[in-house]
Amino acid sequence: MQAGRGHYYETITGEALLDGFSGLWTSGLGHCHPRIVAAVQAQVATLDYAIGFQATNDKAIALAERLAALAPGDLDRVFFTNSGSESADTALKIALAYHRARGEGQRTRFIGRERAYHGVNFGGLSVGGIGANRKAFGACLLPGTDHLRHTYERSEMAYCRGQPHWGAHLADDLERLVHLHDAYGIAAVIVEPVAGSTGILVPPIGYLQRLRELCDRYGILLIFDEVITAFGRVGAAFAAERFGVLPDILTTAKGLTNGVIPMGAVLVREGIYQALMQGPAEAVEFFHGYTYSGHPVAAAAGLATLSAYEEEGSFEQAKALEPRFEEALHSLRDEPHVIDIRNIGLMGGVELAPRAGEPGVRGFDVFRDCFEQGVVIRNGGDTLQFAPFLNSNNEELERTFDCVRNALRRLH
Ligand code: PXG
Ligand code: PLP
Repeated sequence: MQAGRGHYYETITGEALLDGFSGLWTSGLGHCHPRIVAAVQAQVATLDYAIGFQATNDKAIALAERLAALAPGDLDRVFFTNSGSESADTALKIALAYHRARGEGQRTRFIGRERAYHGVNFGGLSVGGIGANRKAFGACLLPGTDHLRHTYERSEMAYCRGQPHWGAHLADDLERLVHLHDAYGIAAVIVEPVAGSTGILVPPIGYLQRLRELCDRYGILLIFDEVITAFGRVGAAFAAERFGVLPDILTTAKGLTNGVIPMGAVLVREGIYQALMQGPAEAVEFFHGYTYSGHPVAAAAGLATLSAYEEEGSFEQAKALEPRFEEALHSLRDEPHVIDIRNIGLMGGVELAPRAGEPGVRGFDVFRDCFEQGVVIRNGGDTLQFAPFLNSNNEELERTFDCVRNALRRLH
């Protein structure tokens, strides 16, 4: 690509492409949003960088306040990072430090979930559950991690629209791990409220509530990785809000700045912050920080993005678009090779039967065919993934799914 505007890219050979994936889940407001562009241009000429150790800047403070006001419950304290991967590792380190500060330093174990993606750094990789991602690094992953089973069971939930009715009991897997490892050794459980990268695995009704109850019962922190699900993707500011479950720590990135400048944020509940911040003024209470934490230009992009979401009613737009997106997505049900369709909010997955002996090839072929037709979708193996803009229109949805339909019909 060499340019982007609104819902379209321009390729390096000058053709227009409809973006059917909002960047990489990043750009719900569309590309080169004028308000964000202007904010970044002004900021870079005003304060390009400011030391973030023992000091901060006006934009980082304002953005932290805006995020705290937007977040549910007492998720009121914010730690800035530069990506979702850094947010995941930061969240895990906060969990360890929190337990140690409270005299429970033996809580060092992390529980992730199969088919989870928490980025590429060692912490996130260790709690992640994608075999192929971990394979090369398996010998050096964090010790003391374990995984809940994933929540997908095709025989019970194929073609389900929204949350499956079956599967709340899968959260009881945590209790099994508690008995195996001893609850007093577990620091935190981390899950994506909706697993994104591995093909839109929607939480069964009651599943997240059950995880919350079990974490409370055993003194385990619950971390929601909302790198994809935050900022309108599920028709609310956060998936925590949509599902009515309050985590102890919530990680974000991507939509925080509409993808314009790399930035992530980790939100923590007030009690965690207070437990850690007990030192004298000159002491460092939490030994963690990035050179670019709270970068003023990124924070300015974040502020402009949150203002745009609010003024344009983006989360409501997304919620209103969800039924039409669901309809368009499920219209592929009877097309060749389709074996399941899953969706919630503006996240959609269409799973194809793999071609014998060639897993992933069919998915990639559809991606390429759509690209040639002028529409960008994404394939994760043989699962096609869709992430329209929060303000996409009917014609764009129709065009996207028409391209997919064409591709499926000529595919072998
Ligand atoms: N957590 C989650 C839940 C993510 O989806 C990350 C952490 C890592 O964020 P960074 O900014 O370090 O990449 C992600 C990233 C896909 C796809 O195809 C998804 C992501 C990245 C690349 C591809 O769905 N999500
Ligand atoms: N490596 C070296 C030698 C450094 O001095 C630093 C930060 O000062 C880092 C890595 C970490 O870089 P960042 O803070 O941008 O993540």
